[in-house]
Amino acid sequence: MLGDKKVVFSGVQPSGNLTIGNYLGAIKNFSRFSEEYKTFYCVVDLHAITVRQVPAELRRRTYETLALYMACGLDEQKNTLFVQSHVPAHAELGWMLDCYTMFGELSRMTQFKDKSAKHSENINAGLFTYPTLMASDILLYQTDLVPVGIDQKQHLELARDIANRFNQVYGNTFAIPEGYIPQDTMKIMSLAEPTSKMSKSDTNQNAVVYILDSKDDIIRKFKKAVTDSEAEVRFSEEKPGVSNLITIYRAFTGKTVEEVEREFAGRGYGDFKLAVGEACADGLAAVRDEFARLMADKAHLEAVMKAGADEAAYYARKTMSKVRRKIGFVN
Ligand code: AQP
Repeated sequence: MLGDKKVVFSGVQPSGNLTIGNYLGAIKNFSRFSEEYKTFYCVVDLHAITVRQVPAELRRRTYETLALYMACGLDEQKNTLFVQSHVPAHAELGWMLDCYTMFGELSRMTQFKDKSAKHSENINAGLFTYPTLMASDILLYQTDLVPVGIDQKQHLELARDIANRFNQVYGNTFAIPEGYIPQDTMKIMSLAEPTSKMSKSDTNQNAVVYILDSKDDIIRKFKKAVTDSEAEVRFSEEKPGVSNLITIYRAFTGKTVEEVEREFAGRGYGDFKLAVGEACADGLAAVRDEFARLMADKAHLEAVMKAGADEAAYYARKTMSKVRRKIGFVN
């Protein structure tokens, strides 16, 4: 809690062009909290450097991610929008929490295992301690609720464990955060390999639909999406490709599974894929237009970042002074 409001925190890494997985699993849900909660939405650039980034691209994507937050409906007057590296308390608390996190706990994180396999030439210590920095992001603002996709559930549970451990040693210091994981869209799958998560760092461009893809590209990618040999639009675990397309179609049209199955009964996959592509492209058109408008005014984006960082730093300072005192650092 901050004052009389519960707190929401979430972040997205500027580590690539954002996908409809990032959009449906996370960003699209952010604005629903703006009125009732105190909301902090962060571009987590410190997390992004756990994987090697091209400096100019990292800088550009940091602006773009902020602009996408705003284009997806986050009003800077109602939400604290900022860049993680602009508030040094994230890294500072991250180090302290490293000392309250066990090596064994970090070793069990599936994202660490996946990313070390994917980036075997650069298994750095930051990749290993990533979840502690994420715990710091969340705990710094006394967060109650964290809207994320299901892939972040394990990290979130670790953040809760770290907070509980610290609170047990020093008395109540951190709020214990809960996840907000949207049931229908918690994991959007790759279009080329529908048993794997759609990921912004996937090198197969046809596997991933980016929020900023053109309508033609979106339709082309859905046309190529992997399905199965049955030609039946039905939601089932045995049909991961078709089920993933149904999930995406539902997210953009608001229809139920039964409605979608009825709509495409007796029709081939060609019709279905085209309809999914069109619904997705049309659903994102307003975001794309607003994004282009926002990116044309860099000075405004910089003003938003600066105001957001000032406000975030104000609340972060409060938590940090409590933490320092409890640990025993001289003030
Ligand atoms: N496919 C997905 N379905 C649902 N939610 C997803 N998220 C990511 N992919 C999907 C959610 O988006 C938020 C931001 O993710 P992130 O930037 O922290 O990185 P990530 O989870 O590692 O996402 P990517 O796209 O897979 O990035 P890379 O390729 O850089 O590792 C999170 O809430 C996440 O759950």
